[in-house]
Amino acid sequence: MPEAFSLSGKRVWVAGHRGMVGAAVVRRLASEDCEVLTAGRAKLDLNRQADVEAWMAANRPDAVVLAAAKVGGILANDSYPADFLYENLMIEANVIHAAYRFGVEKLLFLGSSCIYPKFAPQPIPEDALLTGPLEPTNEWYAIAKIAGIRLAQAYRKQHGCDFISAMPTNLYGPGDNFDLDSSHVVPALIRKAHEAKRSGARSLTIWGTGTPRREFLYVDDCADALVHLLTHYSGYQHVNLGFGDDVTILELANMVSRIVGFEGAIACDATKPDGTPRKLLDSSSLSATGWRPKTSLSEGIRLTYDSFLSANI
Ligand code: GFB
Repeated sequence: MPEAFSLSGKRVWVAGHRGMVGAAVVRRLASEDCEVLTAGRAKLDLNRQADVEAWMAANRPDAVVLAAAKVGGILANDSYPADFLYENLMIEANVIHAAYRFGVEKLLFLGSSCIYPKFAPQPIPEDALLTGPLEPTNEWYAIAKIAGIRLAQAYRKQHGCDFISAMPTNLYGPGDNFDLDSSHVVPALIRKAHEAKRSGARSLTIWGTGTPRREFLYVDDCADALVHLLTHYSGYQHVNLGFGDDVTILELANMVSRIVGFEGAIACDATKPDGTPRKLLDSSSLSATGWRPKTSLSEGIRLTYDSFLSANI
């Protein structure tokens, strides 16, 4: 696939560089001939339009990777709907509009696989968007992310902006959030298995029934795909970014226990939500460009556990 946008000599703002995805994109861009711009929360509040526009006017990025978002697992999404809807709407509206105002050549907006209907066909194609009701536990975040996709498309349609969107599946990896209330399932199970092993507990408890299926993409593979899309894709349609197959949560719990070295039982807390029964993405548009993920789930869990251990010793 020919290069649609060259990074050579360009100033690339990674918005959300301290988050798991943003940090992985910064790592991936280190091998490119470009200047990476970052702005921490203390320096720039993305919820404030005037601050975003002042920063853009002063720093004039040529490209923007919009990885900044308020993210969380199923319980956090279900517990704080106003935060997830408001903050994600503000961040994307402020950054996308400022990118248009200050002539950014290329912007990549990051969404999530939860934008699709709860009972979408599996694997989920990009055109399943808005064809059915969303999963209630994360509809707030999903609506914000759908608005972001549409905003990027609107600026392309009305102003000819080369703004694209990528919809990653569930991500995990170094720099993940391991807080048991707000995290996603992979870091949560890594921490639970680690603490159960250390305490000699006879079992660890997973949320829900363990029967939902999830697809998981290692964050450094995601970052590589994002840079690939930034440089090779310029289109109206958002692009699914998946791994290619999925596992049940119970299979995941057993895999994490084996890798962490926890040998106890797995118990299920049916008072917690299962969420969407399955959300395996159809990533054939991306694989048609020649991109493939490199990191298997077991290898990615091992790498994530190693990063957890080095951060918690
Ligand atoms: O990763 P997770 O929180 O988010 O949950 P979703 C995935 C599945 O793992 C759900 C189960 O069925 C959970 O019930 N699970 C089992 C656990 N044990 C645990 C645990 O200890 N912690 C967590 N967190 N889950 C998210 C959306 O949905 O997907 C986000 O809420 C985002 O907004 C993300 O879109 C990609 O996959 O259900």
